[in-house]
Amino acid sequence: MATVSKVRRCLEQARSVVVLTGAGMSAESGIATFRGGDHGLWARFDPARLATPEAFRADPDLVWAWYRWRMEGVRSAQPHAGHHALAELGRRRAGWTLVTQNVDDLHERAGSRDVIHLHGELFAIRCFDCHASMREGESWAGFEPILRQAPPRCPQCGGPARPGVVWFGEALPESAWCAAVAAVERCDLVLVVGTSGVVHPAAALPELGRRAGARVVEINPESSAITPLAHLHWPATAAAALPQLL
Ligand code: BJW
Ligand code: ZN
Repeated sequence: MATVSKVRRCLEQARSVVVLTGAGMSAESGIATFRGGDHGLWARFDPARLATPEAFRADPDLVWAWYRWRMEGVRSAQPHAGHHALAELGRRRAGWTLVTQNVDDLHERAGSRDVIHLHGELFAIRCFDCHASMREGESWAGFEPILRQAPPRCPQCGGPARPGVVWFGEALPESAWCAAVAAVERCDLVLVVGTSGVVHPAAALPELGRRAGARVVEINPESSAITPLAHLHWPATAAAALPQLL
């Protein structure tokens, strides 16, 4: 039986499905992944200088400018057929949970609701010091690709603004993590799309699901750390594969 037919059958037989997406989900929208090839963000930029709280403390202007550049990239990107297919499946089915490691908003812009963001959201800007939510002001308009930009200041305490993402060494948002664990432990199918499966604790979710009795299906053009534990690996891209599940 062709892989697509096998995956469709897994989906039909499952009463409850968890989809776990990673950066590969957004690749065909033009947003760079982190690892892999010369184009991955971590091949071009050092995560220790950009994606830790220590890096932000050491050079907030460098980190803020880099995230402003990333925000512009996400703003100008559009969800692709795979994002739309997941949103449509979510509308059609009961027992559907979408968990993403992505900090972009492409799932939401395609129409998915109640998306669980394990690594936060780029645009949920907050104060680094007092954690108060901050909104983009008019002074933020007109982004220029520059190496350094001072982050706006918190109106409550004067602390610097930071992107709403989870950096290395930071805990995942507790409610998102607990909801994701509960969902994989009660589902029949974990559909993993476009993640290398190397960043923990998110990478442990497929295995938690499998141990609780779920089937694990992976969509990824390459092998990943998830492949050995997947019941099925569909070597295809998100935009090509997911619409075939409708
Ligand atoms: C396609 C495709 C197409 C391409 N279609 N597919 C256990 C062991 C070892 C280390 C640790 C451990 N537990 C924790 C750690 C430390 C660390 C960690 O995991 N390090 C490892 C890298 C070694 N984890 C943490 O620090 C986490 N926090 C933590 O553990 O806290 C503990 C704590 C508890 C209590 C108090 C305090 C602390 C936090 C991790 C945060 C990760 N943050 C980032 C950056 C977000 C902000 C930003 O965007 O700048 O999140 S790192 C980056 O990696 C990003 C991603 O969400 C994450 C995962 O990457 P993803 O999505 O898998 O992407 P890629 O690029 O790796 O893979 C893309 C895949 O797509 C590839 O497989 C391609 O083949 C595929 N693909 N095109 C489909 N078209
Ligand atoms: Zn503050």
